[in-house]
Amino acid sequence: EHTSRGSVALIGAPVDGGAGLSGCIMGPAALRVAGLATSLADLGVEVRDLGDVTPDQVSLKLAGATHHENEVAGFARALNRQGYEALKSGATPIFMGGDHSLSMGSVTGVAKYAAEQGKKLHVLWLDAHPDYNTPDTSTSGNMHGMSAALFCGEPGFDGVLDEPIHPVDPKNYHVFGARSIDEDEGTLLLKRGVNVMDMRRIDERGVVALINGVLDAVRADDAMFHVSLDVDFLDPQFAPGVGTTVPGGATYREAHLAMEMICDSGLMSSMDLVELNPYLDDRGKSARMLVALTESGFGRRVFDRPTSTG
Ligand code: B3U
Ligand code: MN
Ligand code: MN
Repeated sequence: EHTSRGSVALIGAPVDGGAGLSGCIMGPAALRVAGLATSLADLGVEVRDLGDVTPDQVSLKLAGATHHENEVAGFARALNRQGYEALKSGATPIFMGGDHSLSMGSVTGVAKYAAEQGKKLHVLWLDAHPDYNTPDTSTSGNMHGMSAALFCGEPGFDGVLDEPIHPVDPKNYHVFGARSIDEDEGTLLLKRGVNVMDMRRIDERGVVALINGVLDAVRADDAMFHVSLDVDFLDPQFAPGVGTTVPGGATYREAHLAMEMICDSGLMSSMDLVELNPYLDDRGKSARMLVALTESGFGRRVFDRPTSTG
């Protein structure tokens, strides 16, 4: 097993050039203020806060109208190294964003470690958006909408990382909660066979069947498992502190259930908490929500039943 890892390493990633609005730069600070480290420690998890990463200095120009690619690439390179090292030390890294472009670094660093272990990597993307645009298909140019395309090996990202990546097989990329997909992005997702669980599928089949499907796929591959949680996965009524609110999101209960099931599986080997924009939040509500969901992912229970979901 990859988890029941002894400790968690908190890695701050105050990047916000990947988002259309600024403010995610304050995300790691807000997660600390909301008590992420002590909440995990209270669950018996050993926690080390490694502080915020220092981004590399990068000078590159991507083809297409991408914004802030040097900031995004600088964080991606530094996070790739930190995430890889944290896993190597035996810890479970939690990347505290920062906008979702940070996953260009977190997931590729995890993928590098997985490849060295001879393991596949599955990624669960809890998000209103699949973030599968390339510089070519993106209409906004915002790189937080491109992270999954990069780590699945789509073209157009040469030079963002400073070494070749170990691409995630798009069939092992699981999107949960999608309700805003661009046209060309959708075409590409279909073509690649990405497991897109949009809100309609969640309404039809429910959290339990769908999340169990993902966990079964991870188990069948004896793979490592990265969970990436975007604030806008949640309905804005539960988490307003994000630049790209989309109505019709996951409820408080659906989100906790998903995290509890992930915890019970013992499979999660790394995690992102992204897109928290404290400037847009309502008295810390969204920061606290992310902390509470992380607690569920690390064993917090209302009532300790002998058997889990299913
Ligand atoms: N798909 C759109 C919108 C978007 C993606 N991710 C976020 N927003 N947060 C885009 O800009 O690529
Ligand atoms: Mn996202
Ligand atoms: Mn999103």
